[in-house]
Amino acid sequence: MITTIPVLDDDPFGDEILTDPYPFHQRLRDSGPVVHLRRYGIWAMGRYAEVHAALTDPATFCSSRGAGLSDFHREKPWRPPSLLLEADPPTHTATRKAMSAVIAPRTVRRFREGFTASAESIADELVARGEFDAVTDLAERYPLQVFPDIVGLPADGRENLLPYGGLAFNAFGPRNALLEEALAAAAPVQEWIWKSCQRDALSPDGLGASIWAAADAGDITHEQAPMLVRSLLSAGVDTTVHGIANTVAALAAHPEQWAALHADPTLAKFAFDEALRYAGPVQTFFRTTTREVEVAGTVIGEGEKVLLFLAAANRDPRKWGPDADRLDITRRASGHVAFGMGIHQCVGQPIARLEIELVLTALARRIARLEPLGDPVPKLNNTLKGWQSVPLRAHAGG
Ligand code: OVV
Repeated sequence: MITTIPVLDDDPFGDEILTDPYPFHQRLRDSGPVVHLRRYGIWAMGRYAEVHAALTDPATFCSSRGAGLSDFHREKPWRPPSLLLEADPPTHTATRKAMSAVIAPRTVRRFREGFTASAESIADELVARGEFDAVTDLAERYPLQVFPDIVGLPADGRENLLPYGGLAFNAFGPRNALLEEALAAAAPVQEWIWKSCQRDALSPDGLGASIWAAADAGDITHEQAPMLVRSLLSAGVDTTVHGIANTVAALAAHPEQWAALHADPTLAKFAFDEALRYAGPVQTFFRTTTREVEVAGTVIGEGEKVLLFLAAANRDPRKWGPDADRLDITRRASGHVAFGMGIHQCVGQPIARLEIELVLTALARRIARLEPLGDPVPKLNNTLKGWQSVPLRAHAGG
């Protein structure tokens, strides 16, 4: 069978698509199961079935050549590759197992009390103020109040965490202005991060110390320990900041959905999954083919970069039905790929879920109506979709 391969000229890392990716996602999905993006000479998939299949076939769609545009076989990575995100089995297997053990559900349950206290005090303050910004007053505050403490990071220098996350996620894209700007300010940020990954910088009771203890136990090496701490710092802050901001922004833009959550705050968990499906922070990840592979009739050669549109898959009507573009917190959103899928699926997920569940519950109990006070201001990043500002007024209600 000879089929013509759809080719698109769009730049998915250009300001226009980063600002509003959803019309492009639809064109991508409707162009075909596999599309060639001429500008970067790469392949792209936006339909749920193919994105899911690629994520769950790491032997063919590997991560060790980078989860970004850069092919680590051809270019030097901007930092030593992650032992989790940018690794394949069998190397990946031991580090992943150790990290999963560090973030075990039993450990994460112990964070509930402290997270709740933080969430409730911020929620009380926002309701008392009335007007607030969902990004700067909430989404950037709460994770920074709870996460660095459970890792055991030093108090000084925590302001480096958000810039580092922004840099790490921009670095999956091309060397455009977004990445160049992030790299220009990176040196002191990277120094602080690496220093904070060392044993002597970490408090004895945090997740960072648990990673070092796993090295003492022989589960990982002592050279691997600071690299795994680095993964916590790379992937643990910006993601949850964007997750909270995107969830609150989506719910505020759909007053009937907020009303349903306020009426039954136990829906918070479902509301979060649906918000992740609808507006996930992590829009895309790359894989690299380890062999020639046929996908839905299209042959992709070995050593090709494939851009997986997680966010497009999460709104694919072929999977979610004709109202895939609608936010509906009563929908069964499980199965979305906002946390990825397969062996690389977000290992920090239990922490992220606990953070958002508690903050969303605290807000839902106190706020009957969230009134948008102006248009949200987009924040552009080569991988993360989010907002710089989401001005809101909280209307209290019992
Ligand atoms: C930016 C990012 C996402 C996910 C994982 C990692 C980094 C890592 O360093 O492991």
